[in-house]
Amino acid sequence: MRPHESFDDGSRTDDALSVVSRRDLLKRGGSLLAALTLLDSPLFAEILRTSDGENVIPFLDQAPAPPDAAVRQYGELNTRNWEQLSSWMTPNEEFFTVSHYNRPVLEAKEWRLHIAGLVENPMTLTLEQIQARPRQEVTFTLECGGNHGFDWFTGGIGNARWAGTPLASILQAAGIKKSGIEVVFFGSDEGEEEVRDIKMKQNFSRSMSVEDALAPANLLCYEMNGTPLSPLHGFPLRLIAPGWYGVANVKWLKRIEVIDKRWAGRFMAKDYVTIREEPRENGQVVWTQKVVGPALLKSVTAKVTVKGGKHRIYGAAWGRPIQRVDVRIDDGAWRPATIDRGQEHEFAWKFWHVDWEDAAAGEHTITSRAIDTAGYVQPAMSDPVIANKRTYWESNGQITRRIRIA
Ligand SMILES: Nc1nc2c(c(=O)[nH]1)N[C@H]1C(S)=C(S)[C@@H](COP(=O)(O)O)O[C@H]1N2
Ligand SMILES: [Mo]
Repeated sequence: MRPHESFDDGSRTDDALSVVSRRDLLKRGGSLLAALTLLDSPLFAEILRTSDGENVIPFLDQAPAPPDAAVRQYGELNTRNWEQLSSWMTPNEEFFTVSHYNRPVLEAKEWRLHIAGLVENPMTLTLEQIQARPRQEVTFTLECGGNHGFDWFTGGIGNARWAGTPLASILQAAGIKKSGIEVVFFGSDEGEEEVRDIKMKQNFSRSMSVEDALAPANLLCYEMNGTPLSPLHGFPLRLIAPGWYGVANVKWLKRIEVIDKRWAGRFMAKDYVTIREEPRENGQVVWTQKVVGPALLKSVTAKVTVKGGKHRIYGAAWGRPIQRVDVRIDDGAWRPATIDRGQEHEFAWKFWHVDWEDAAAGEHTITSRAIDTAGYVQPAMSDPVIANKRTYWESNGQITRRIRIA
């Protein structure tokens, strides 16, 4: 069985139907895209915006649009193919969005953030009070833990400049008690959950260890690429946890609670868990079930272009500090990619390219692999860490694309 065969359809979440047409948004987004590209990354503008006379060669394996059930459950999640990647910063209007319950539209005036549980000084904060605290920004590539888990879901990733106030200083002001071991983040969205025969309305929630929560890059975030968070992305406040999969970045925050046990809500213990069937010594088999958390090392081939008979392969790599990216054509040797300059952000993806000098006519496969600064190599699909997986999350195996050269 392949790791991403079963799709849990959206029967729980019939209320999550409000899907915004991305095409409508895009019409308005074109000029913003241009502005962002110019402002943030002149180097990438040159590298990425397919130049005059440079044509994208379509992949042969481009997956179809997502099934209706998936769109209903998660919203606009796969409307961008990698071939359409045009800028290093993802314009807000092109940023994918995933929501498991409803999508609350909150009023800033009435909204409050409660910090409670095992803290010395419980707090209730308004948006203004949060915005009056020190401002911090981070450029962070946020990827859904399910991205590439299905062949039609490959656009669950985007890169943005997030602004907010450091979570750590607020937690320190609240004063975490010695007995506190986890920090739980609650969204304002809610849905029905069932355990055995007990049905209950629950808010979206995720937890982190106290140590992870205090990481200096974590933000209580109110801005995305210089504009207030949109309702779909968590207005008025979300957690931004650089280096973590999307699911940890709780939107529409309403409550932060410090507790003395391990949290076991749906998105820690039931959904977004990686289950593997792992062989052990003496023929024993162990089923492991681990929560999806920190981002994993990953790369993709984004597009192949031809200009004046010359072929170029473009791609991206992220998840861990990137040392190198290699590309393999068919069953050939791995060739090093050139990592584009000017993208020295710890938590952001890196764009790379390879000039494909010997592109012969006919059908080819292109595979990429990222290598992190510790020398760890993005696993092949046949690596047990991928091959033994029985759930679709954390699909960071090497991706192979197919293409035909004329
Ligand atoms: N409150 C809340 N936060 C949430 C979610 C959610 O359903 N509810 N989905 C999570 C998941 S699974 C992902 S991938 C990201 C997506 O963030 P985006 O919609 O801003 O792209 O939000 C995360 N935060
Ligand atoms: Mo996600």
